[in-house]
Amino acid sequence: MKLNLHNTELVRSAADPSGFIRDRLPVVAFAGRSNVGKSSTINALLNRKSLARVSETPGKTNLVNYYLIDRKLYLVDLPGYGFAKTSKAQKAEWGALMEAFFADREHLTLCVLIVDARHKPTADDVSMKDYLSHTGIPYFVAANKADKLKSSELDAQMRLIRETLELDDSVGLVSYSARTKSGVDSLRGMLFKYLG
Ligand SMILES: Nc1nc2c(ncn2[C@@H]2O[C@H](COP(=O)(O)OP(=O)(O)O)[C@@H](O)[C@H]2O)c(=O)[nH]1
Ligand SMILES: [Mg+2]
Repeated sequence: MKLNLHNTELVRSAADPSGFIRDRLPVVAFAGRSNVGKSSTINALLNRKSLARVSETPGKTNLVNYYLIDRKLYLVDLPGYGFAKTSKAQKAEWGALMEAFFADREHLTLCVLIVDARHKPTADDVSMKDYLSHTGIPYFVAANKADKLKSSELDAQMRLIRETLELDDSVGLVSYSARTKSGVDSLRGMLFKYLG
């Protein structure tokens, strides 16, 4: 797929399933913990500074943001999980929203599960991965914030992530930094490989 990455816009912020877009264009969703860098990753992929809003105060809103790319596909910034200060009501809302989003399998082409390259994946990360693999949604794992690791530490961290998430050998795992853009080309490459 050839995409003009300059032609991008936020076309919808859905607060509930009635706002989900179902227009047959492929949808690539970015899932991960609050603050892991989902919005930064979308900006890095698109070479944009602040198309997707990067936040210092995570976990406030449950919105599904649709970015239309070259009128050919959507990149979707999902609300994050695992933010400590989230209220019970907000957690329940997140769960219901995500269940509805992922239940709508027909339009969902691919999910990029973003984890923090520095840390062992959390229990929430493992749940997210289990959910994706059980539902059969194509996915791969992207380990962000690799700029915070020494290159000598990276291999061991990637093994830890693969082991903790119990990823099959067939599941892609790529490390990168949305901040320095190091590895973003590999991330983009994997995205296009999965999109076919
Ligand atoms: N060091 C480092 N910080 C990052 C990176 N990507 C994002 N951040 C920071 O992590 C915070 C959360 O980023 P954001 O994209 O809003 O995360 P989101 O909540 O998953 O959408 C912000 O302060 C970003 O500047 C990265 O690759 N390296
Ligand atoms: Mg965000």
